[in-house]
Amino acid sequence: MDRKPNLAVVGATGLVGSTFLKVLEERDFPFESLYLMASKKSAGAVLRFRGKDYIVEELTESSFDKPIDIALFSAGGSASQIYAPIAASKGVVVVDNSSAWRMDPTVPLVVPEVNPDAISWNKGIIANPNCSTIQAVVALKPLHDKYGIRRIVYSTYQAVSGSGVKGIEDLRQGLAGNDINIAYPHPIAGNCIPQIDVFLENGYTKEEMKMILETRKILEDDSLKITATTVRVPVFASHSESINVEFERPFVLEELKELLAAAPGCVLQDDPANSIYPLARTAAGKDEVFIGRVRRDESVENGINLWVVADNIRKGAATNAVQIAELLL
Ligand code: L14
Repeated sequence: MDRKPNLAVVGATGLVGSTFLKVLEERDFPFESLYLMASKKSAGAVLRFRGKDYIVEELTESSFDKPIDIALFSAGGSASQIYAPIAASKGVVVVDNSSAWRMDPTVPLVVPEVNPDAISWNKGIIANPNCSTIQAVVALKPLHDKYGIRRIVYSTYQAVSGSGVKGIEDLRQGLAGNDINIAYPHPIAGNCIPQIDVFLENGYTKEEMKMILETRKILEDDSLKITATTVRVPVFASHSESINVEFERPFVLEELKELLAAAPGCVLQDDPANSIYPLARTAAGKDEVFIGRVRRDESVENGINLWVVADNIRKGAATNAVQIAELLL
């Protein structure tokens, strides 16, 4: 683009939406005009951005009649289902944070450190992957390129911020002794809930199947064997993941660690003797993917275990979407 784009943020008042604004501001994202949109119930709110007040407009079918170039969407799957195609038909490039379009074969699913070239075949919608998938593939991409992944076992420990303000409220109230469960099927304080999103016919949750299918799409390898268990834990921010990987080819552990330390978007925190490894609280508010506990899986020929942590609202959602938008400039 040879000029500054006109930008829209759709779902601007939500947890991810407000983080879009924070990240755009921090990264000094260039734009000519900025439009903030949300559902009827949030319309009229006033949000401050770079010292200027913006009134949140109601999202409607005519919202994209204005000359908007790029729209960052985080307004939920059903709003994306309806409004992303309308925007795209009017020449907008939508970067959509919902799960609505991710597995559509005509929609690229992009993590800038992993498959930036996929944006070239977009037809007006680019999907931002699931938070748990993003941090996993940032860590796995350099390993897949070098050693060839054969099988992955994901086990996740996911923060309540993934459910937005109501998840945070369930944990906050629960810690204060008020055992509510509005966001989840059970109280989250003092619990680990092995259910994120709805159950499917095969006994997996939708979150687990998202991790499996999205990883294959982003790494462009449908033959990858993957299984997953996703769990909600009483943590406010950052998803943690235990990732077990089996490779086609042998590796030298020290070289594999060096590869991770040098990989884009990755920070190696691996000094077990000093109790140094990634932690949810240190990853919160950051944009990198933190990797540690790197060790051989001694039960197979060429396997490792990793502990991978990232801020699910930043790298897992807002930052990744803004990075995609930067590729469009
Ligand atoms: O697919 O931690 O984008 O609750 C984002 C939040 C999946 C669940 C998605 C969470 C959702 C996730």
